[in-house]
Amino acid sequence: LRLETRLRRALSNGEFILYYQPKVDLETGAIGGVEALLRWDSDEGVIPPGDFIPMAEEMGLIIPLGEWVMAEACRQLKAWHDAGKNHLGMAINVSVRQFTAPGFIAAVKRIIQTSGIDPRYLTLELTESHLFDDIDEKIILLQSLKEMGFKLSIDDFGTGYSSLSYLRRLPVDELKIDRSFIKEVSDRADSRAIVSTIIFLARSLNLRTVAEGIEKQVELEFLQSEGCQQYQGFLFSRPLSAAELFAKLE
Ligand code: G
Ligand code: G
Ligand code: MN
Ligand code: NA
Repeated sequence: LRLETRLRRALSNGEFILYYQPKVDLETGAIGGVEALLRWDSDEGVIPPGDFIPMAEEMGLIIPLGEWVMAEACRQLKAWHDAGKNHLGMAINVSVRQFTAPGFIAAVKRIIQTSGIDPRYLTLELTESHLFDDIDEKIILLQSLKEMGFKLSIDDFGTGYSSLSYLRRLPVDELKIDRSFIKEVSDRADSRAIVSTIIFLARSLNLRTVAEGIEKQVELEFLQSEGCQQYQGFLFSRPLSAAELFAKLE
């Protein structure tokens, strides 16, 4: 069967699952939150999002799929809050195609109401590519999400097309430093310079920084010395199932 047909069926068959990767505070070592990461548990094994999200976006399936992700992430977070992990935050990836679709804000409001989660525990991660096209439209949408209480993050920061003058106008709270810079920190001075500069820029603009893809202790120490606030990476934990994540919190 074609990928498109299989994908369409996957949503109605309940074949999508979420994994959760801890976001760790660099100062305290505590798990401040988790990022929800989509997986497709298909007949042919578990398929990572990079292999089907582009097609889901092209088909428009990203809209119902993205709503499913948000509803499921909120349901899971509510269960963890009810189990005593009341300060845990949740980051959810949202593609630009999804959040600029008509009805996105209404869908988000419905999901928030149904789940009973306060949006201040939720961070929406937006990928940098296309975020800066039609900037005025984006600012209005992001402003509505901010007013609802969401935190907003620019994912894969440094790899896309951010213009610094636009960055100043977007009501975002956090920059996520792309893994491609982090993995070169131990052997390239230019990558260290880029990471330091992003952290300095973020601090100057009152934004938080999260580093992704930390695999080595030296990378962690560098980020600590530069004053980055949070990190994610295999050094602490790979993405985990809900049950594995809960065990880690305990
Ligand atoms: O989990 P993994 O590293 O394979 O994720 C690869 C990419 O897929 C990440 O860049 C991430 O932003 C994206 N991704 C993961 N889950 C979701 C999701 O629920 N929605 C969207 N739009 N993208 C996601
Ligand atoms: O949304 P984003 O593009 O940030 O997606 C995060 C992706 O990065 C996830 O698919 C996750 O599996 C992956 N990832 C997280 N930590 C590490 C790491 O330490 N090393 C590598 N290679 N990948 C990671
Ligand atoms: Mn992300
Ligand atoms: Na990323």
